[in-house]
Amino acid sequence: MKKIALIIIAALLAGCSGHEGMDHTSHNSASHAMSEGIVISAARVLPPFPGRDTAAGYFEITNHGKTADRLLSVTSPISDAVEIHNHIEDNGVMKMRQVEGVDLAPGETVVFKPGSYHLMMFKATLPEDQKNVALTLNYQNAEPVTLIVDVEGRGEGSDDEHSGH
Ligand SMILES: [Cu+2]
Repeated sequence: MKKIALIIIAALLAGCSGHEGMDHTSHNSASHAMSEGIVISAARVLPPFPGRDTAAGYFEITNHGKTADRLLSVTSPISDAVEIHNHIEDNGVMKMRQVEGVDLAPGETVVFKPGSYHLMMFKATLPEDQKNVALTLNYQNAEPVTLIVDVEGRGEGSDDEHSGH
């Protein structure tokens, strides 16, 4: 009987955290989505520079859950080869490296931004008038989530993230 009681308590606790999670969806938008306590915000895709075909993707990812998870990969219909990269310092020189995944510790936020973690989307097919891009985030534990992300900065050359490729 004791075991059953514990299971019921566990279910109640799960229900509570589920309600906490619901609060995060109250300001849900195209670039804001969650899966089991993992919340993505500020998601955007930067299209390739003229004459190039590598797009970049940025977002902030927060694990509001109680358990660790890991972002394993990202897929998108605009590119068959979306890689997660990070910048690391190698003998005083910042270099881009592909990473196999990003750990998402409970309560922590990982920011994908120029000079840090970022998505590289190789051979991207992105028509000039395309305003949104779908990104599907695949996790070790949580269910995959597909975001519809704004295409940002079209025609602006302020970001040199792609220059290393
Ligand atoms: Cu890169």
